[in-house]
Amino acid sequence: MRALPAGLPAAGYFTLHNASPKEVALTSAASAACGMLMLHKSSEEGGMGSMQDVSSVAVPAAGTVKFAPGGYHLMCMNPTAALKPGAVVTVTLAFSDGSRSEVPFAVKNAQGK
Ligand SMILES: [Cu+2]
Repeated sequence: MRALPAGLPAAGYFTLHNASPKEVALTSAASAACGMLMLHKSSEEGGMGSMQDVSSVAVPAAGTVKFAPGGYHLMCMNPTAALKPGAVVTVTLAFSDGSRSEVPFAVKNAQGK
């Protein structure tokens, strides 16, 4: 999770791996440290960066989807004081098969420290 100063939205990056033989989609994410946590996708059109809300992100059977700068990311819209570099915050990921996963995210600053 990349924290920015002044309460600006923080982006979360990670890799999703689907070990099952069926496609599963990430449908939502939540964290007490974030207020609202959205699924976003960055894109570039005519040299202008922008991002869109996405309702779900499908992970193919036995496949991997990377959430990384320039593509999918979690967007922590209202970071709380808990979201500071050096901290670890818990994010609950919810999937289309009804499963949930609680994942620790290390918080870093814009320099990756
Ligand atoms: Cu975003």
